Amino acid sequence: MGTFGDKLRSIFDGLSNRHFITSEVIDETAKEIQKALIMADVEISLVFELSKKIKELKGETAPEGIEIKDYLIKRIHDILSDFFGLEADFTKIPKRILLCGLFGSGKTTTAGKLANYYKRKKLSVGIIAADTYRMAAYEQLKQYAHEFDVFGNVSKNAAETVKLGLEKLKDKDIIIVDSAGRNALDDELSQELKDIKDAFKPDMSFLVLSADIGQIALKQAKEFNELVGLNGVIITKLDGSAKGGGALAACAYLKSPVYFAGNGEKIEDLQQFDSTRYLAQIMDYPDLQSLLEKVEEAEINPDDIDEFNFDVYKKQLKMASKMGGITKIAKMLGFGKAIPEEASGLAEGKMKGFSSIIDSMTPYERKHPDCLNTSRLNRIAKGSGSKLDDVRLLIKQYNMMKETFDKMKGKDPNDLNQNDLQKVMQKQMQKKMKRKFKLK
Ligand SMILES: Nc1nc2c(ncn2[C@@H]2O[C@H](COP(=O)(O)OP(=O)(O)OP(=O)(O)O)[C@@H](O)[C@H]2O)c(=O)[nH]1
Ligand SMILES: [Mg+2]
Repeated sequence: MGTFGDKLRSIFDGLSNRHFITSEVIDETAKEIQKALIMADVEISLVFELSKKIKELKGETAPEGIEIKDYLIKRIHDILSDFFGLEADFTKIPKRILLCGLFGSGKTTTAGKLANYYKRKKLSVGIIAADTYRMAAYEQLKQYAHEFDVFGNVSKNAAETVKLGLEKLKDKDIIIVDSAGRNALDDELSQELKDIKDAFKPDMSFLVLSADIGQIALKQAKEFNELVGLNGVIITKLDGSAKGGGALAACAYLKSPVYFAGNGEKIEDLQQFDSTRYLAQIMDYPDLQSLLEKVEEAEINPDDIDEFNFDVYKKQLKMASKMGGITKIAKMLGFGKAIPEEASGLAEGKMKGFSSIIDSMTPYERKHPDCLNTSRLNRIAKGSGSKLDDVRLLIKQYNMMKETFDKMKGKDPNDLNQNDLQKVMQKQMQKKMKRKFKLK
């Protein structure tokens, strides 16, 4: 018996020599994905809703140069990712983080891991042990997060502990509160969490769910959400065999993304949740990431772009870095000399850095670069772990490209100056190179 991925691949073979997604193939695909999601513990009504969306792909055609089956996988990824609301926004760095969840879900461990995560971003972090329920909770946290200031063991009252902790840790960039767990969200815990919330006023409340929780995740998400208003989910124990489908269902319900994934017991075993990597696992498609990039690149048609913004710029950077840099491409096209030195001097490393800076912008900022004032630039630098100078350099490069782009709009191609050639080069690059390297 083959894997789920093998099964999907064999279904997709039914698309060879076709130009569009056929109803046979999409029905079979939807059925297989249903099975996989049910196996992953996703709630049944969600599974049906989702397969309805997948069936709507019937009849779609792929962009030029892309095989229809690759396109189909990409579209399924997009649907899953949208549906489960998996895309987290890491651009805002929270100041006060509340962790809640039931007994043993991994709150205390995650408090330490998060502190470590933000420390690596050069932020100072303090933790309040607001679990006054379990005897050794404070000791456990103190030991686990020994590199950090852990406040607690001062009162039997959790909210009181939080108040004192806020005062004590007020100089920290970030304060994390670890709360108590119970077997169920009983009246006592509900009241306690409400009081903690009022005292702490978190700007980020995470529900910590273990990957093996199964379908009760949904019920928990509802209850905790009513109580404290959740902003996102952290899935722990993804290093085990469970795939966390229950947690996914919780996200779909909350319309809150998964922010982090815990994959081990050590303090460094926490990652920003990568929805593509995760879906690659669920879909059993190890090379999903490169497939997505391939299709996304084919989807940009330079003639369709009528507005230049950071989303467009990022795609250009990605494409250029793949092809060995802007200068190299320009030379191949015979434009080498026309490119201003500054614009061509983008080293590979810089391009990568630029992409992560762009990732740290909010969707609004990427579309409206004019709003980028100094305080936003500072936040972006911090969020992407880069220097303010690098952010400014990116803005400068971007402005050069944009200027060229704006000049080019509506111009007769025979009437171009040197600068304009840059834009032409980019258009050519996207079209010609795709053909030259048979980029699919
Ligand atoms: N393998 C693995 N184990 C984990 C992970 N996260 C937490 N654990 C383990 O799960 C157990 C419970 O973790 P805690 O952090 O104490 O959970 P908690 O939610 O604080 O528990 P209570 O405070 O008792 O409600 C511990 O043995 C952790 O080492 C993870 O990502 N992977
Ligand atoms: Mg705990």
